[in-house]
Amino acid sequence: MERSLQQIDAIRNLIDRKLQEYLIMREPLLRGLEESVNYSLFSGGKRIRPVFCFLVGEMFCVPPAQLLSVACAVEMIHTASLIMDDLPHMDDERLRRGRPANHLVYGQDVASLASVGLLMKAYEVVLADDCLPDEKKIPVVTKLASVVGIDGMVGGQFADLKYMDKSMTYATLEFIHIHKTASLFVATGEVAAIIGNAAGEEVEAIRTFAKNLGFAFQISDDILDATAAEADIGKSVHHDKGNFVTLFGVGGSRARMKEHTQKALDALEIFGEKSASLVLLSKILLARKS
Ligand code: GRG
Repeated sequence: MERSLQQIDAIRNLIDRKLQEYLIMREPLLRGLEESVNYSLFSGGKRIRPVFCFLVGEMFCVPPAQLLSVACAVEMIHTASLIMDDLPHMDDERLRRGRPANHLVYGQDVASLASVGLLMKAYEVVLADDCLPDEKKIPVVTKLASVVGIDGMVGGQFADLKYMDKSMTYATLEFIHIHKTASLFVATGEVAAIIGNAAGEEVEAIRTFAKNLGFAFQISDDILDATAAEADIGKSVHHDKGNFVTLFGVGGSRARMKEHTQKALDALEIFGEKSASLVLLSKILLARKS
């Protein structure tokens, strides 16, 4: 356990260093854009998705150098989505990780460019990565494109903006969270498994794990929104919106969270001992307080 926690910290440090390297903007005219990107990229994000990418890769004995660009790309996509999500014409958030949202510091124009810039950088770093075998690049980039697009986060965000009110059905809520949140977990696990030449049923097991973990993670987010103070979770709470707690109450949501966590853990059974780090990651994720 101690070793795994240290391993997770080491992955986070590696990712931070590489992200810094990828996002250096040498052109003095871009100083303001660089500040806006860095403001969101280095503001205490938990780096769950890149850590997950590395842990899956490790199960399939992928050399860490082959995972680095992909893990950073996933974090860039995640950060781009947070900046966009917070904009006034989207979720109109004031707070993110306990600090003013990017657009409140740098303006909506710069925040929009920071989001799109990060998104495009994600694909650029993967395609330009000499450590990643060329034959892996098409499946990886295709997956990372579809997870952001209409069949993924954009679709989930659309449904969130248009239908996420207190009269929403469970099917709608499920659609939103599978697309907005769980899909990036699934794509992250899947690309790491693809790089590791995982067999079909192994990729499927990782997908099932990631989907259920992502879902449980979102339920824990809704429980935190309903039970914690804004200052503790570092973001504003929208009381007008529907969520797991408005549909099932805190107790019912906790039961569902447990159910999805169990499904996630069950999916790992085919890996035996090799999946110990993923089991630990699930525990860390679901015990979080912010
Ligand atoms: C531009 C990529 C892109 C997408 C456009 C805006 C949008 C469509 C989608 C929004 C997706 C979104 C913000 C989902 C929320 C997911 C979620 C639970 C975020 C919190 O994740 P944590 O806790 O965040 O891992 P930290 O702060 O640790 O990084």
